[in-house]
Amino acid sequence: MSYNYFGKKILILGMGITGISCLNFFLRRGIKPKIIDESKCPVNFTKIPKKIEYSLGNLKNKWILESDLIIISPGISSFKPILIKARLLGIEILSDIELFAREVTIPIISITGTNGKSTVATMIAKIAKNAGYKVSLGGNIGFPVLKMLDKKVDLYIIELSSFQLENTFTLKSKIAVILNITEDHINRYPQGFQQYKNTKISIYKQAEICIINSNDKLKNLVHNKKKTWISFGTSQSDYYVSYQNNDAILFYKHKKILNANEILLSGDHNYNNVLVSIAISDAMKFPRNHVINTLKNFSNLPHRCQIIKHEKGISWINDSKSTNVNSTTVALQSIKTSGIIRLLLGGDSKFANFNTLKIYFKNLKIKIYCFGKDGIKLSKICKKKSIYVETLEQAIILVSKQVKSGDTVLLSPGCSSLDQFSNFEERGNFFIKLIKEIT
Ligand code: UMA
Repeated sequence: MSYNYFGKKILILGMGITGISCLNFFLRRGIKPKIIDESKCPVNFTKIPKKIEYSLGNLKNKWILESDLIIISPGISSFKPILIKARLLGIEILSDIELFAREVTIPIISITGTNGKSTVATMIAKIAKNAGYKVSLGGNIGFPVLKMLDKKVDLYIIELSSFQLENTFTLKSKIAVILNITEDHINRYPQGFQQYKNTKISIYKQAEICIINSNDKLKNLVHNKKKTWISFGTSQSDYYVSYQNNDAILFYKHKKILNANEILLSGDHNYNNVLVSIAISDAMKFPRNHVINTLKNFSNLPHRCQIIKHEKGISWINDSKSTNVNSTTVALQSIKTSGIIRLLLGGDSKFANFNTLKIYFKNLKIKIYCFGKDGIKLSKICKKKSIYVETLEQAIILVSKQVKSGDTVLLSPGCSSLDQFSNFEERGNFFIKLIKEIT
């Protein structure tokens, strides 16, 4: 079905990369939307053509209530009172993903989850390419989905955040995956964790094949017999990891697929990422040899438990992509060291509950350097082993004075970077630059 947007009063909210891609989508169809940004000087302002009416500094309620259709950027909360009012008045509010979903005629693999999305999406893109597919990879990974429509490909792989799923209604994925659901973005959801969870689960709604993590206890979904459900995670799942003499072995229905020591990635979270990639590949009928070869050569993406330096017995690890408490837990679990773990923790905690880290802080040989907006709050989780400084820079300088051979320095902040950086990449690159200068 081809959608016709002619004659509608269309308003785009946000001038980030999503907003600009939406603007171009409509301009290419001869439609001139209006655009708003709450910042007085948004970075992409110069990309707005002169003929477009815009407004800066606030959401301009009048424009919102006059619209027929609003396209909302993922960084803007759908639960702002003016948007709730607009919805009640029957004004349609859509994500860029919904615009994309309405246009697409080729298969889509959709991947969401609290952690690991970019890693799995990238793995699958590489496997599919090696299997001879023309692939486009986009979404939350940093490439707006509407820009993917320009590419002549035979498979779309999209990484989706809960924010992007919020106003998405007709996405028909060939394969949809939720890698894991743990607490995150609680500041965005007025009804808390269950609302965040329900938003993620909506990815399965119109999907053909659903890949599900048995640990997430979403079993009641499986009763929907119209779909194919494939599970991974626990030993009762279709795909699982089992330990034999300390070796992690990956299985499909009790048949061995791979020994984890044949791949470059390590840690249970990564074995799960690999399992999901194999499950997707099998569902797509990618030849196993291409799958295994690609996985054997796949290494961590930048800013995800990335070893920056190992010098004088000290390991420096950049896990700046850790923006929630669960990813910090996973990073701590993956470190094997006889020395002290020197953890850099801090930023905007998004109202999350960090008490789950208490047990690790209690049992590990660890010193925690807390910084940023919620640094003081975080330093109270384990007062005895923590120290608070204002910035990441101060934390790194302090670590560099205290670190000894055998120690591991881990930037795994567990928080959003937006209080002091533009994004997690800037935070990670800052860490890398500084440790290279200092060491
Ligand atoms: N803005 C407002 N009001 C607000 C918030 C933002 O007006 O309340 C304006 C800002 O001034 C800015 C613009 O909106 O000019 C930014 O829009 P945006 O925050 O939606 O960001 P985009 O540049 O469009 O990037 C978005 C995703 N960002 C967010 O979800 C916050 C990118 O994910 C994604 O790569 C991109 O679309 C393409 O799909 C980033 C992210 O941090 C990496 N995602 C979160 C995560 O992974 O945890 C969900």
